[in-house]
Amino acid sequence: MRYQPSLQLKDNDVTSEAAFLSRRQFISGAAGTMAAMSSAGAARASGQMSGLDRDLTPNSWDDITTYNNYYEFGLRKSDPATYAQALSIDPWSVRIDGEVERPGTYPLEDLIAQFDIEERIYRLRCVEAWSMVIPWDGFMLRDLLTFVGVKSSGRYVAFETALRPDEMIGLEMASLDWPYTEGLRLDEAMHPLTLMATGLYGKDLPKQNGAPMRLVVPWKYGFKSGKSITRIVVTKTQPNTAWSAVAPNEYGFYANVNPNVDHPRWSQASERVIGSGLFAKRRPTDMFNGYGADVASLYSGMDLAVHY
Ligand SMILES: Nc1nc2c(c(=O)[nH]1)N[C@H]1C(S)=C(S)[C@@H](COP(=O)(O)O)O[C@H]1N2
Ligand SMILES: [Mo]
Repeated sequence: MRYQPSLQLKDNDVTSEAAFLSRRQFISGAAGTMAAMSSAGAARASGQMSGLDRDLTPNSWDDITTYNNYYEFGLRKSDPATYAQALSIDPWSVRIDGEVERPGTYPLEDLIAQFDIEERIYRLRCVEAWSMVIPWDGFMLRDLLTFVGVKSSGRYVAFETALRPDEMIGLEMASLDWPYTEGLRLDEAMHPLTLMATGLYGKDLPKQNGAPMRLVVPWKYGFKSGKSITRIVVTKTQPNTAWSAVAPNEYGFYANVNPNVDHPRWSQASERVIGSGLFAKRRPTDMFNGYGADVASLYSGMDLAVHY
């Protein structure tokens, strides 16, 4: 399939991450970044805990499947819905190796058969300051890690996602080092909120959302949640990740949702709620995307403005 309209950055569905990737040059200068963060952070430091609204009404199927970031398939939000359909997902296998007792290349259906699939309705907060509520179906990553057995030497988990030059029309457009890689600390990966999603609204996961299996880490910015995962490696040291490799001052390894630490180029204090219509609502962004009661203890003693 040919990529239809040429990329027009003025298209209103191209937002910050896409613009960044297409510029092929990065604003660096740690001094400027730190100054921007500390002034904006201090201005808001008082009184942001918004009283969680716990309003978890899911976005529509349409919102969730037509407004996507999956840069392997183009830079506009509407591109993955069209171009990801070229991805062949059957058969699919996942290589699991590194510091594990039972490394191997596991056929996906054999893996999925081992675990309980449950519905999890989670907020998704993109680093670009928009959000949705998504009803995933999936299993806990910790069940998979327990199934293959993590050795005591394991400290981190690295994820590699599909790289199919013949099927992915966007690889050339985006200046990330492919394949897309991500990573978590082992305790984050073992956290019961950390999900391997295989479905959406009780149906098979659409390709634009990361079929056949993608990660979901609801207290972190969306880019941590790699789509169409092909390899999981338990490592001894912190793995390199795609976004922090191209712009370490903009996209850190932790990427915990944090309204008090701005992105160097925009505020993270609030978010645009996708699907709220013409007069788009904004809501205040919650620390850890609202999951602080569950995960804040993972970071006790860490300065989250340094480990952003
Ligand atoms: N392989 C891959 N995974 C990816 C991305 C990507 O470009 N490639 N984009 C990430 C970003 S920036 C976000 S916000 C979420 C979006 O997930 P969704 O489209 O299912 O809402 O996927 C993440 N996973
Ligand atoms: Mo994102």
